[in-house]
Amino acid sequence: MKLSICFASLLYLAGSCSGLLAFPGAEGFGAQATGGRGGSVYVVTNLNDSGSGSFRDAVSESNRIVVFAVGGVINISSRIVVSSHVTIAGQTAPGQGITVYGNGVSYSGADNTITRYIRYRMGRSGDSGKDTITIADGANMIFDHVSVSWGRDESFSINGDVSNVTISDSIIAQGLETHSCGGLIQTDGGVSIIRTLYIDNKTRNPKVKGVNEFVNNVVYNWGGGGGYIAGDSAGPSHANIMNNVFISGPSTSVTAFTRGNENFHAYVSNNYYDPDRNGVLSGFILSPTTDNYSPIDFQSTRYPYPTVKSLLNPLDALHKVASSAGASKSRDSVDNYLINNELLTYGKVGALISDEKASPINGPGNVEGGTPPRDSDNDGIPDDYETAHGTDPHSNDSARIASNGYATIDIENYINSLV
Ligand SMILES: *[C@@H]1O[C@H](CO)[C@@H](O)[C@H](O)[C@H]1NC(C)=O
Ligand SMILES: *[C@@H]1O[C@H](CO)[C@@H](O)[C@H](O)[C@H]1NC(C)=O
Ligand SMILES: *[C@@H]1O[C@H](CO)[C@@H](O)[C@H](O)[C@H]1NC(C)=O
Ligand SMILES: *[C@@H]1O[C@H](CO)[C@@H](O)[C@H](O)[C@H]1NC(C)=O
Ligand SMILES: CC(=O)N[C@H]1CO[C@H](CO)[C@@H](O)[C@@H]1O
Repeated sequence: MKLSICFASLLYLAGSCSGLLAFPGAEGFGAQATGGRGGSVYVVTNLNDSGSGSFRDAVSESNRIVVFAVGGVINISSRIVVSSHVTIAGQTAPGQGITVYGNGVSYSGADNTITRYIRYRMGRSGDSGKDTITIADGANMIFDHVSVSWGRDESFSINGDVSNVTISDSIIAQGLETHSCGGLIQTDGGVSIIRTLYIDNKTRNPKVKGVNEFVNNVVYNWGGGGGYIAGDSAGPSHANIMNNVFISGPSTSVTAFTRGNENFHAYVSNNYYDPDRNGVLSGFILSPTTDNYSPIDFQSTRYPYPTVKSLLNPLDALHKVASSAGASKSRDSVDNYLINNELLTYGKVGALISDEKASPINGPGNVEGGTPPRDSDNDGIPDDYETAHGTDPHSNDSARIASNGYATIDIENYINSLV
């Protein structure tokens, strides 16, 4: 019935029909974000901070699907503001993909955005007191396979009137000292955090308040400020915390869950904790006691939030995160270091940092630019893909309705085919 209503209405409304996912496999509160569906295709053609063909220009207007004909590091001086109804398809970039480096990105008011396979790395030159990603208001956003690091305030912060957000298969790393925060996740509008790695932040890994589902995540080497901070507030929270992994590292001096109180209502299940920093996985499942979780209000059943199709065992989640979290179509030196040299030492290596340019991180590294596939008609869909799928490589058909009934336009079928 819903499907027929979709087909009967204007094509541009098709994206808002319930049931159509942001991309195949999208999960959680933000799974139905529509992004730039129905809008135009913008091809990013250079690594410039601004101007025609730049990433900043690409996201400056609504109703766009942003694809990349270049790979490499985009140095930004001022913060970038993402508009509503935008899809950022980082997986289309050649080479090792895209790193946006030097300041942060605001998604405040960026309703209905889909962001995939891109690295946002802020750093010491970024605006003081700002986050790598900030969302102060807005609804229906999904961040998938995004690598986020080096926030001067927090790395990924959601705080305000924000609804229906998913962060899936991502890496939230190394909030810079002295604040060194993974991020606040504070809203009553619903946030899902799924198969995501929080690593090397002194505190707020994350700090959760409001409506939240935290499932199959890995938290590694949190600092003295705490791992998962359970509300620490007089405001009510309602959370599911299931099948996550907490591994202490060299910076860790407190237990995995802290600062809860009776206002934090949570269903907790099957969370694994390895506190001994001995280089092997030798942890255990936390039983639901206030010693383990701080004095929260335990629920006997999970809140009926949109959830994952496949709930992994904690150690399977750890392996999945290690192999595919972040912008992993081609990982950069930073994510490779964080995963291979820190996480997979299971407690032996890890550090909080104050300067991303210092050893061993050495900044955003060299990101190979690669060669983009030929796209004769500049419609964002390479010739080879068009030929294989029966569209004309010499005519702009990016906005055509696809025949498979799932994505509304061919460009979405193309970008979804890459990963
Ligand atoms: C291709 O068509 C779309 C939809 O009409 C349009 O937004 C876009 O600008 C066109 N691209 C080129 C390169 O002409
Ligand atoms: C990108 O920046 C380079 C170097 O500043 C400049 O030469 C070029 O014109 C810029 N490209 C565009 C499209 O503005
Ligand atoms: C970005 O800045 C670094 C130095 O911090 C420089 O090596 C690199 O060439 C710059 N990239 C571009 C695309 O300008
Ligand atoms: C959030 O998603 C739910 C379920 O799809 C929907 O009913 C609600 O209107 C959304 N909230 C906003 C602010 O869009
Ligand atoms: C959590 C934490 O310990 N924060 C740390 C984040 O990382 C920097 C670098 O180690 C540390 O200085 C902070 O203490």
